[in-house]
Amino acid sequence: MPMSLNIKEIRKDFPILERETQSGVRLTYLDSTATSQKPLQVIEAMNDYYRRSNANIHRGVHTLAEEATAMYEGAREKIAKFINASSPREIIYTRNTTESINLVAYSWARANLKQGDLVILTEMEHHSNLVPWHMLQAERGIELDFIPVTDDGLLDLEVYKALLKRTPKLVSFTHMSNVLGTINPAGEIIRLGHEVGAIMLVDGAQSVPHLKVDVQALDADFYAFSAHKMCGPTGIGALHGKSALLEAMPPFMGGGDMIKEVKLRSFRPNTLPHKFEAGTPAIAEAVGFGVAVDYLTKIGMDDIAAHEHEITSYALERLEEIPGVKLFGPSADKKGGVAAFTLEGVHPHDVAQILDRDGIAVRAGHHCAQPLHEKFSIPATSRASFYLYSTKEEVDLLVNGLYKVKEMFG
Ligand code: 7TS
Repeated sequence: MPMSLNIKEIRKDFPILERETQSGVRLTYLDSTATSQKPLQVIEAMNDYYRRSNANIHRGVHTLAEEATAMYEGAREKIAKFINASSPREIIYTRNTTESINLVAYSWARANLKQGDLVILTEMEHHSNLVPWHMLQAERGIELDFIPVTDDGLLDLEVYKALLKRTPKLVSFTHMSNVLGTINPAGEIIRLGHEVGAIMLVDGAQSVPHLKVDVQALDADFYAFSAHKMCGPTGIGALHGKSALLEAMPPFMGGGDMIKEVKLRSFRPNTLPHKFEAGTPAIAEAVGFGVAVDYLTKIGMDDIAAHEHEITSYALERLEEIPGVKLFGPSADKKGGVAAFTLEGVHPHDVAQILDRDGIAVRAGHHCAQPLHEKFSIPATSRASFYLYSTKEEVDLLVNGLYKVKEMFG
């Protein structure tokens, strides 16, 4: 049974939550789906790294170079453990989820897909899991098809099963939607895809920060995520891949560190994971990523998920009470901490701008999921999102703010 979190104590770790956005107006941060705030532990670890240990990695024998290398590789071990990868060799550092997906598209897909091969995506994908495949379609003539989203914001698995009869080479889908909040049944989707021999890529940008993810239990072939959405810094993310697949893949970018040997006219690539990490990487960010993982582990992913569930259920309940509010996505038991909505007669950008006057940070727009908004015949939504530091009081402030917006717009 998860314990409830001590939110008061947790909030002390996030100094930004104390700031005012203008005189006398304290921040109510409801935009963690875009990026999470960072705890002092992460901020200080990165600061300490630059103050004490900064050096380039993997290529020096001096003390600082060895220390920096140990910190960079130590973080990789923590990240591997956090998602239960079978080895740190299966964790490739990237810049973010977007780059992780592009790594698969450029390396694995360009080596393995030919004209006419089918790639299945879903209608709820973020642009970062659509555009790389559009680009490959234009270059290679691969075919794309999509698992539809039902009116209540779930993937239509019956249509998915029918699509699988066309034996796709790759299925790539989001574990959790950044708009609807839907937590997709990733294990089942992967199992069904594997039955027809598809390679399974999961966009974990929203799941790894909020749920306990076990890549071995899920049996995903590739799993992509970003540090900045899980209390870590911007500029670093990861791709988990099964080592047999990663071993067989050509390098994505060429340069220093990704090679074993270079001659004037040839090179031999390095072993995993370095084969995919060309050039000086984001070292301080890796250190911060590792500490973010420590931080989340210490609090406990089950407790974080339970807290978010409580806040989300409360938020949906309160938002539903407001006349003119239309919520998108499934009920609280099927979703993570995201509430996307429209308010009748008011443009989502106006909603966000007026809320901002009271320090309430929500996002407005298509949230990089334009096709999903088209599906629901709307150009944009306002979106409030929650994390381990979010409170019911903040939900109340949002609701009061929305009543104010309604008043202003008559
Ligand atoms: N996939 C999903 C499901 C996402 O929510 C995001 C970012 C990405 C991929 C891309 O992550 P990145 O770290 O490479 O940028 N989502 C959002 C959002 O909802 N608002 O801003 C960024």
